[in-house]
Amino acid sequence: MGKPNVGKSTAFSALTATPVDIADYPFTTIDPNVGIAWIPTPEPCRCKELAHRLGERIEVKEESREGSICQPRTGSCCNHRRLVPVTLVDVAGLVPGAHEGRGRGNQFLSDLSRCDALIQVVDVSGATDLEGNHTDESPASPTAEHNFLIDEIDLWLSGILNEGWSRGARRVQSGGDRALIDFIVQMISGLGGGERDAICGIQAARSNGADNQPWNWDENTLRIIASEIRKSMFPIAIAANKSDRVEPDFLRTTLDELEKLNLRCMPTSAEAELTLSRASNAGLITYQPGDGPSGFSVNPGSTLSKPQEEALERIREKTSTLEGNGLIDLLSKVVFEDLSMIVAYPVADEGKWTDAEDRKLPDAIILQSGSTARDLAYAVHTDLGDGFIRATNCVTGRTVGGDTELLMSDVIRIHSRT
Ligand SMILES: Nc1nc2c(ncn2[C@@H]2O[C@H](COP(=O)(O)OP(=O)(O)OP(=O)(O)O)[C@@H](O)[C@H]2O)c(=O)[nH]1
Ligand SMILES: [Mg+2]
Repeated sequence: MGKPNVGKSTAFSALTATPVDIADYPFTTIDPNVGIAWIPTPEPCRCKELAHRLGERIEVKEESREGSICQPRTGSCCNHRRLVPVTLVDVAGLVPGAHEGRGRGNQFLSDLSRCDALIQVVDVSGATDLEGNHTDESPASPTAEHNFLIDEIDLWLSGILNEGWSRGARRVQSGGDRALIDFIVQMISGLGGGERDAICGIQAARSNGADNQPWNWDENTLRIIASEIRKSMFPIAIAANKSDRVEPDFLRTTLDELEKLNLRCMPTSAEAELTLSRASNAGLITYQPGDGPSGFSVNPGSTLSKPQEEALERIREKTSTLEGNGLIDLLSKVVFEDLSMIVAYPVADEGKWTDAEDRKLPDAIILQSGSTARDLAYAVHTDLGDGFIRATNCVTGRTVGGDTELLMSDVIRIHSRT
């Protein structure tokens, strides 16, 4: 997400290898684009451990996979770097006044509700204003871009809370905080908000001096609640995009400014990554997800034209000094560090770590942290969840119950009545 014309769709296209409309003017994207990005798991694929367990008995057929022996049904694995799917949504640009319906405001805001985390793309090139139009005189600072964006989300949320607040809060007064929490959850559940978010909101209001008569809480207090609900609902990370267009010193100053926001922030060049993603799909280069845009190598035997060669060299030069490893790195950190998601491998055979068709470690599933063995069963299939009896942790050999929380990289056999 972000203001118009910053490179959201370019980043989306680079990450999902999906062709979408990209153009140098605001509101190119109207309806959201939805696609799958593949990100590497933070730990080596369990096929490394499996190869070790199988020892001599395993023949490595595919040297090109650098030792990986799993057989992913979707995604891939090379050098034990297993790729797992994440759904990305590329939304319309947001402009000031969006909460009142300006631009594609309401559309944008309701698209947010299906997301677990937000990545704001900001333009560090200093060439566009807050509405995404080119300007020499008054470019928006990336910090201003971020502040207006969270203001819009907060205003939109506080608008929702405001509607019928005092009547509703008075109606539930005899039920105390419990009833107040339920009342707030009712208003935010359609946006993906839950009890934890509502509690954070109320706590923030109280620590800012709100009294014991919630029905009298004013707009300012509701704004504080909205802001806290937003923080609790969506971690926000920042892609400092178009980094290729600025000198290193200028970029450093901008990143220092952005760091004061205390958010995860990474310099990116979506345009460079899109070029590399296309070159890689055309078989011209090898480009490992997460290695960063300067980590590509030209495939032996690819016949590059002179302009292609020069373009690739320019990309290497422009991106080699950037901190971090680009968009996939940013996305992985959001998923596995900020959201603390885990990956679990469901299998049917606890000794061979295969499915019913003898495929090794065919699935790697991303789950919320705190997910249990039963949650994994449901993620595989509703029937498997409904018929859940117990599970086996195939790494330790122990039997685990439905409520046992899973850890990163667990290999799990589910015993079910179905
Ligand atoms: N130099 C440079 N240009 C970029 C980069 N990323 C995107 N662009 C260009 O910026 C312009 C806008 O890109 P889009 O991806 O359409 O931007 P958007 O944020 O999706 O825009 P809207 O859908 O209109 O909100 C296009 O001309 C892109 O080629 C980048 O990293 N570097
Ligand atoms: Mg777009």
